[in-house]
Amino acid sequence: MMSCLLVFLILNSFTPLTAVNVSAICDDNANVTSLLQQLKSNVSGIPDEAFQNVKNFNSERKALYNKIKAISNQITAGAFRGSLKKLENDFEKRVKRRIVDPWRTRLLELIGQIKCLIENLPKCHPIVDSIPPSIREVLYYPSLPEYDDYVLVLAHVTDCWSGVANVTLSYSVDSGESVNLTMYKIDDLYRAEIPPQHYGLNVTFRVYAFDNAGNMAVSQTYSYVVGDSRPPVISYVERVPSVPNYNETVFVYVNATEPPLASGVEKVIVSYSNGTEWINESMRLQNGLYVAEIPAFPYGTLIEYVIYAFDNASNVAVTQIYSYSVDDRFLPVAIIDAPKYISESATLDIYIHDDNLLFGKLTVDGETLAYFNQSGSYAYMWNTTGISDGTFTLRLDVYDKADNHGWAECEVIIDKTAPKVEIELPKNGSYVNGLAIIQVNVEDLNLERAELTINNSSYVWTGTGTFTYVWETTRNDDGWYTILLRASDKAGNENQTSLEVFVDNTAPSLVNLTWSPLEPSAGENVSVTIQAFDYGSGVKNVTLWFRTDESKWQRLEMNLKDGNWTCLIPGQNESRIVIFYIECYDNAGNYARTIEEIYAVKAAQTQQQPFPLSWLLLIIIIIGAAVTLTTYIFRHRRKGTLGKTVALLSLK
Ligand SMILES: [Ca+2]
Ligand SMILES: [Ca+2]
Ligand SMILES: [Ca+2]
Ligand SMILES: [Ca+2]
Repeated sequence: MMSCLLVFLILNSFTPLTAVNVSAICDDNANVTSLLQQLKSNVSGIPDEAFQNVKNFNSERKALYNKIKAISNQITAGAFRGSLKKLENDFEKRVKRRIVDPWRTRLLELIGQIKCLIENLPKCHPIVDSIPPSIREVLYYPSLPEYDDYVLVLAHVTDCWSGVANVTLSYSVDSGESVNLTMYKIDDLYRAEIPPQHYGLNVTFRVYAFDNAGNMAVSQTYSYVVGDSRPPVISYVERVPSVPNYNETVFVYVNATEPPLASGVEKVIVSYSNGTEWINESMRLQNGLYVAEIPAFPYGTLIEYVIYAFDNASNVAVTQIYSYSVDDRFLPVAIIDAPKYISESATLDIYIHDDNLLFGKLTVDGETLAYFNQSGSYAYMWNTTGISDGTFTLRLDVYDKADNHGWAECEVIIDKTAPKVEIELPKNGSYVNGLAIIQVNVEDLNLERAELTINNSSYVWTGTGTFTYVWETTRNDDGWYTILLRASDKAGNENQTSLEVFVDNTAPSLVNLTWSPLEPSAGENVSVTIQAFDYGSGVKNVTLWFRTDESKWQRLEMNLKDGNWTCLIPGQNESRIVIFYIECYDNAGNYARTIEEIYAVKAAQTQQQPFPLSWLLLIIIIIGAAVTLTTYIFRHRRKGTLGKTVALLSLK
């Protein structure tokens, strides 16, 4: 700018002033004119050898001549100070540079005389200034101001008589109130700055200049419209989520701004492409950010997008092209549901799901059973033929196209062996009575249930090994009973065994006891006969027990003959008292006995003194009392056991 102004100063010619009411001109004026004439002629007569650093001597003589002529004109016009300055700066310095002695000294002496005279000239020329300053040029920069520019206004103002007093810049925006700024002088130029104004406004200004005599000059009116040549600033672009899933829409957030005085953001557009076409979406302003939504695209799609921000002055900012590849972050779903225990086959419930499924694989202990290439539920029939009993791991692995991996596992036990069941006691077909011991054995690695059933009553347990059950048979009627032992394992295998036993809680009955002879003689055997009956298990044996008043109890097995049980009590000595009774067992162990019978042994065929009757009666009474007491105790004890219920299971 300053270089421009300098050019301006050099090119503009000096406009002569008109001095009004100056009639008298001092004599010095004529002397100056005369001396200047002399200086002209001296210059014209300078020989070539007087010059130094000069190429064209004639041109140099002509230039010096013209400068003197200009100084004369200034003096004629009354511009004494100006002429003095020109003489010193322009002419005298040139002489010093380009002319050598002795011609230089002579010229400088003459210049000195002229300077003295010119300095005195104003004293004889009183000046009356009625001419306003001259506003020679007004410039402003920049020529097309923007909203953020300070506009520098420069005015070249001169006043030849009283001088410039002050210069004022007056501007107004959109015909509003005028604002006055004092312009400051720098090197004959006056300057001031109009502060930045909003885009689109019209700014007009003029320059007012006053001289020291109060004359005012006004420039023409200048104006400019504030511009905006820069696009909005996009300082922030973000998408959420940054790595979107195939089923997620993407929000793009953009911060696009304009400076306060600029034209402002008109609109922001996101333009996106899935590889086939570009779609423009206007972004809406939300909490200071522009936001738009890019819809969901299938897994693997490459999305590119770019942001355009327009301002109201039709400038546009464009971002780089952003891109993302649509992802699949969701793990495949793998669910396997299998029975814990499996025998020969099982249905496995399989569920696999992924929106971008690659495949699913079902394995058992690492060996592949099946592949699945579609999401869904499956009922897989697993045939375990050829697989031995044991524990196995079923595993379902599912992969999607994004290399995500989901899996599920479950442990199963294959058991194709039925439980082992055995009734150890009692033996099949045996007789039982009273508290019968039932001993069973159950074996299985995965026993679910064991069940012992007798006469519609069941006893259930879950352990393996040997168990004992005490059966109170007296609660049952006599007869045949089935003992059933069943067991099942957790894989559904079953086994059972059973046997039959006869319950007999009825003692045999003994009837029609007779012996002969009723009163034997000494040494005579006595034949005893009795009938024994048993309902149920049948008579096992019939035994006769006898003793004398001198011997201990002895037993005699009785024999069955023609429906009667018989035996012989050997003959005894005379006068011996024989006491006997008969007992009977049935096959179930029930027991019956007769009361004790008694007879006395007579003397041999010869007549003997009879046994005193009074003694015999006494003995019968004593024995009868003893038998009654024994029978009572026996029955009492038996009743006591009858009332008890004993049912015991012992775990191994
Ligand atoms: Ca702008
Ligand atoms: Ca997935
Ligand atoms: Ca089993
Ligand atoms: Ca019986």
